[in-house]
Amino acid sequence: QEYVLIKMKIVAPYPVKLKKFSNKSMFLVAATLRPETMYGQTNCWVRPDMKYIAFLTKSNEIFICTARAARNMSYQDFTTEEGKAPVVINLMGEDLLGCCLKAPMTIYETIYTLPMLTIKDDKGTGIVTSVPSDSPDDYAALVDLKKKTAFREKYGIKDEMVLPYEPVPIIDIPDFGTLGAVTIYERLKIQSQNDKEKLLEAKEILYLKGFYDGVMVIGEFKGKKVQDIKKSVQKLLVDKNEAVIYHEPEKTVMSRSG
Ligand code: ZZB
Repeated sequence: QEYVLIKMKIVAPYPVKLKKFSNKSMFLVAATLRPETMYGQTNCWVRPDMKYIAFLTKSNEIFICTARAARNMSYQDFTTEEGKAPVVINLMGEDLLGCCLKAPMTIYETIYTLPMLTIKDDKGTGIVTSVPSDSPDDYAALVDLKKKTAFREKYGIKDEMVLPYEPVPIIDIPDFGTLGAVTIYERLKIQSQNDKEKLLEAKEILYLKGFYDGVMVIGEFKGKKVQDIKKSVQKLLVDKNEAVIYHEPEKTVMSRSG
C-alpha cells in the first residue's frame, strides 16, 4: 500500500516535552491516500492513549509517528542507518494534544492536534490528518468535540482549537454536493465517531464517489476531475518537500514472515 505522508510542521507554542528540540524542524507525519483533499484540512488527530516516538531523519528533521511506522521508514531510506530509527523521545498521544501546526495547502493558517479515539495502531503512522468535508470519520469526530464541552475539557482542548474550524468545500460530487462527508453523515444518521458500521459504509461510498465523480472546486486543479489530478497533487506536495511517499508492507506478508 502506497501512502502519501503529509508533513505537518509543529510551531510555537511547543508542547512541553518537545520544547528542548525546537532548534530542529519537527513534524507530525500523517499517512493519507487522498492527497487531493489536503486543501480541506481542519486539524490533526492523535490517539491520547497510544504510544508515539519522535525520531531523527537523515535530513536532520524530527518525525513523530508510531514506532512501527518509524521502523518501516528506516527501511525506506528515511534514516541515516538502514533499519534504525534514532529515537529522540518517547511520547504518548496526550503529550501531543493541542499542538499548533502548519499543514500544507489548507486554507487555515494554523491547525491543532485533537483527540480521536478510533485511530488504529497497525495502520499508517498513527497520526491522521483531518478532512471533515470528505472523510466521514473526521466529520463525526469533529462534531463530537464541538458538541461536547466535557470531552474537550477532559483532554485540555481549548475552544479556539476546535470551534472556528468548519469543513471546507473542496470537491463537488454529484448528488452529494461540496461537503460529501456532511451529506452522508446526515443521510445515514450517524451519531458519533463510534458508529463503526455506518462510518465504514459511509467511507466506502465516498471513496468511490469522490474518486470517480468528484471535481475539484478549489486550488491549483479547480475544475478538474479528482481521478485525473490525484497524482499531480501528490507530485506538487513532494516537490515542495511538504510530503514524502511511504509504503506500508502488506499485513499478510508481515504475518507470514513473522
Ligand atoms: C485524509 C483523508 C481525506 C482520508 C478523505 C480519507 C478521506 P484506509 O482506506 O482504510 O486505508 N487513516 C490513516 N491512518 C489511520 C489510522 N491509523 N487509523 C484510522 N484512520 C487512519 O484508510 C486510509 C485513510 O484513513 C487515510 O486517508 C486517513 O484519512 C485515515 F477525504 O486522509 B485519510 C472517504 C475517506 N475520505
